[in-house]
Amino acid sequence: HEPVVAIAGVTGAVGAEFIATMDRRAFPVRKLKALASARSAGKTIDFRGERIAIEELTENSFEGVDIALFSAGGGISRKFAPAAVKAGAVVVDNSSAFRMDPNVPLVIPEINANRIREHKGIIANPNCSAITALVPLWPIHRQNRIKRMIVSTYQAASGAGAAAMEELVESTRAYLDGRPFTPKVIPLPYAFNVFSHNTAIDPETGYNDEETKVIKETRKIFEDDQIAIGVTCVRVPVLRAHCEAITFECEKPITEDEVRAIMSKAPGVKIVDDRAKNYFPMPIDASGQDDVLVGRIRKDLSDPSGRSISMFVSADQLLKGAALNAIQIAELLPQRAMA
Ligand code: 11C
Repeated sequence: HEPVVAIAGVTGAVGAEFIATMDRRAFPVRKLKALASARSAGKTIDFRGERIAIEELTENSFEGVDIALFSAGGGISRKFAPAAVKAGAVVVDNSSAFRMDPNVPLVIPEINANRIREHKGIIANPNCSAITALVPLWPIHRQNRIKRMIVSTYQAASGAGAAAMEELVESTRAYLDGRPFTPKVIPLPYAFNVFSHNTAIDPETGYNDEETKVIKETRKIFEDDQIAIGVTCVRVPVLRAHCEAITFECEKPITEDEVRAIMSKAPGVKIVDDRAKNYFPMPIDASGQDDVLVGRIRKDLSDPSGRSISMFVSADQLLKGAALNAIQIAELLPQRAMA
């Protein structure tokens, strides 16, 4: 039996990648329900040679649906995911709405696929900056516990959605033409600029939401409340695929060769680490790829104890950071959801 699948947020950047990823991985689908806001209702999308009409997402959208993939923001998930669960669907939610709920598994299949079966209707897909860091860090953490890590992100426009990607292109064009540009999505000049992540800052900690998510979600996914995390999240004028500079300190000494050996066997990781050619992970190479690219693997010279390593990673925010991770979760759902 093939499942009936609904996509809530089908017109978004992640929505499009849900469809492409399901196709590429031959995900079984008996019927696809394409859901979006009233604005998009009546438009169509193409799926496996069929033209499918987009329907307005309402509480009644989920009758007969086995799997509901949500990527339309936290507010929409909070409002409609419970209706999907009530109708008998399993929700794989890409938003941050339910991630820290103790009843909701927060899953990166390479790390904690075993948690999927504990779901009570909703499984949360982690934040893309968290996924990008944790896929390569997990197999290291398992061998030699990471007790502290410092992450600096270089996040692409794709993380702020399709409209932000368009705004980056349009504001760059305007800049090159010498025309003024009034931003609609990102309230700061985006072309040829770098700015602190466009989420609210916690007045007490000074950390923005994206940074706080990386800290909290890492502890939940690693099931390690003690791991110390410092993080700075920044947006760069890149269209797609995030990069992160990561320095981590292990409990016991660790060498770069050991890390390279662990990375060479790590699921979901590809080493790109060519010192002779000065060729390392780049968003242009990560875009469209499933793997997290890992390179610049080297000893952290600021820690003479030999327990710290630095590296630079890049991953497609729309794929492993969002749609691919969600489809991988859906692929592992027990038969109940595939009835
Ligand atoms: C960004 N990571 O690049 C964000 C987008 O918690 O799911 C996704 C936010 C989230 O801006």
